[in-house]
Amino acid sequence: MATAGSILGHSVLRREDAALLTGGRSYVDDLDIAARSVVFVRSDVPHGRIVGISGGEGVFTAEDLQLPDMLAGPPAPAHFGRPALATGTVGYVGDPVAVVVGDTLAEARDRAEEVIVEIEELPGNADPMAASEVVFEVDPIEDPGALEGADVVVSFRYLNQKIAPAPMETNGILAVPDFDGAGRLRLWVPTQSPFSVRQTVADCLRLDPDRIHVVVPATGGGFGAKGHAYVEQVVTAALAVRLGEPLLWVESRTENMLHMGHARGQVQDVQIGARADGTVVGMKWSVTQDAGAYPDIGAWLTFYTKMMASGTYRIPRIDFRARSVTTNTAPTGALRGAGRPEAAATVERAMDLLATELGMDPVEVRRRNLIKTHSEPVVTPTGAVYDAGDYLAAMERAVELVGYDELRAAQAERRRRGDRHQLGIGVANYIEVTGNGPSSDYGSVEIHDDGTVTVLSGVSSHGQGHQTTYAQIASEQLGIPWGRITVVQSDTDVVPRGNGTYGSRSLQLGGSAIDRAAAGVVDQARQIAADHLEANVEDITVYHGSGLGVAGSPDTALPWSKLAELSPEPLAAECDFDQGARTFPFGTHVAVVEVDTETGGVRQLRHLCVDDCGNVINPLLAEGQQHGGVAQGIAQALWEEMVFDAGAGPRTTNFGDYLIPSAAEFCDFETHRNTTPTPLNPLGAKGIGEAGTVGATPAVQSAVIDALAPYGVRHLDMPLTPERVWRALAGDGDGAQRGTAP
Ligand code: MCN
Repeated sequence: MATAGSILGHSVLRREDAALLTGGRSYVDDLDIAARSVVFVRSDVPHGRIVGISGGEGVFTAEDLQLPDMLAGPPAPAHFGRPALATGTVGYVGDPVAVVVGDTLAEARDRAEEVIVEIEELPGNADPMAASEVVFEVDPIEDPGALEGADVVVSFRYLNQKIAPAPMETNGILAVPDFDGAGRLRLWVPTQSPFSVRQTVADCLRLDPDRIHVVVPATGGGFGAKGHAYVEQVVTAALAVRLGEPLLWVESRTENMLHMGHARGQVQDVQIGARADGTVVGMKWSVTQDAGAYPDIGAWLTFYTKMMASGTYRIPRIDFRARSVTTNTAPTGALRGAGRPEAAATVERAMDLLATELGMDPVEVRRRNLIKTHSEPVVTPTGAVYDAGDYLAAMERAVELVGYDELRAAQAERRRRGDRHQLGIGVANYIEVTGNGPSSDYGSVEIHDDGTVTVLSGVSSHGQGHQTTYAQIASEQLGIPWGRITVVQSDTDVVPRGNGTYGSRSLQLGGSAIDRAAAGVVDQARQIAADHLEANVEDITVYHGSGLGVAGSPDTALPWSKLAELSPEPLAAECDFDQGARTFPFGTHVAVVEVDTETGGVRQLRHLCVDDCGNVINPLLAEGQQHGGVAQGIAQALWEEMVFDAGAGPRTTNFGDYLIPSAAEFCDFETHRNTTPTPLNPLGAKGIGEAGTVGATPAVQSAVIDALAPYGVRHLDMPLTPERVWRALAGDGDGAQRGTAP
């Protein structure tokens, strides 16, 4: 991929930041378009029957709007979905029941307060293990003898708690009917998937998608949760059409915490069997996924948990079943990692518990079981096809860089002295799957008469920096300076099609599409140059910064503006790059923590990772993704949890209750990368956007439990708050499974 003098692999500064920092790009709430405000009236009970809705002005209910159910869309099964506004019953606190319109946000809020929703309460349940309605089961892998030949079997229950996506910008939409005077509906939506929003709104409003124009304004993070249309967006669009006027909906932080798809929420009963020397013979998984009140994409994500259930290890046999059940909480959605952190956390816990059981070092147990280095695909017992990997290299580099042996010695010393502050070391290997969703995406490249370039892309950046990397990719192929290349995405009128940004798919699919389209343009231009210069087309080469000319004669180079002028057709090409398969980035995270044995407080001293996402186009951006993912991963291990009371009443509904960390809470992150290119795309790139949430969480959880080992603590559920750690030290914690394995 990268050649000498290549712009690929360089830390080019993000070109999108200047506009974001100086207000040059607007978020949906700041768009300069006059609109009345929409506010939703929501259920304040977890479960109940709607008896009546009365009061208020400008109120619309499900009966008034008559919208069809909103379906979750592929890959979710066809029966997944929910009503746009509650009909008959409410399923969770925050479930939208009615909608009101006001001239201002304040007026709409006041009107919403005046609406009386009479609800006959029914028992609410937030515990998936007490739920009875099963909405989805992945195809099981049935291998009752999966643990045959084991000398030891370790059994445990793993709770992967529910967390909130909590993007900095909450959700919203600005809907303007007849924006263009031709009766088309324009929607500004902070979303990861403009084409999918357009399709859902079209389906629900029974409109031709061509009658809808979706534009994504600046978007303050999505983290997987803004991957599809929300009911409020559909209802706002429908109301705007019905009233024939622009309408704006922007939710409050509390609404966002209540309603935006919560994630994880798995209870796993797991067994791992191994021989006395630590060689794993098999694993058994029984997973219960909390789907929330209506089945959405989160109810399906056990598909990925199953796929990744053997991690980076040679686990020959796996027995796996998973059922998704409804509870009276917000519908479970996707959040950074989506189904894969749930697998990695458990596989790594299993390795640690095995090490404890066998009295072996946790790194040594891993070393004995890692899949050997491969450049050809490896098929796992769950049917995953790992593209290319060197898992041992990542782990050995990480333990070497962190100084594992010295850390163990320091830990032993503190234990011997009986220090108040005990050291814990956690090592976690991870592998995840990227390039998810449809295996293709769109890109095009067009050269203008002045030699500038427009690149179109079907994916939709909401913080990842595609403007920067995609310009690098086009520049590399065309030899045109990066600054002369404009990248356009997130606009359904300008870009013909696309599948959006999620599943860390954008570089490998969207980037490769641009790479191939640019290569197509170069081929066209070479023919034109050859004809003009009366040379052999094979002899025409790209001269970076000056154009195309005969190899070995740089002064023959024709500038791109000249090539565009000579070309009878526009110099342009498009590509729907189809990778045909997914890629599997991997790596090793090491966490070092200090636990205060008197207070239960945890302080992370170090977090080191060696991530391998193949070739990297922009190391600065990749490192930013490593940092962001690690921060979210640590946050799940130590602080974040959506808490519900026994009747499913939510207790964490704002940033006072829900412990989202700031940069001040973290130690410095030591990020490193190995490079095992994938053979599946021309860039050799795998995704990096979610790696941190997959690798960091188990490393931190493991480190805290490791610090508590001398106190007989074998396992402790997340989040590892001071109270939970303190209770475990006191010997009475929930989630503190003590003693030897059954
Ligand atoms: N990159 C690179 N070399 C690689 C891989 C990636 O230089 N081998 C660069 C890419 O060009 C891109 C960035 O790193 O600028 C991330 O690329 P990729 O891994 O392809 O992920 P996506 O662009 O598809 O982003 C999606 C991913 C997901 S699924 C979530 S969730 C997530 C994440 O990205 N949400 C984010 N990172 C986020 N970052 C921000 N700021 N906000 C979010 O909501």
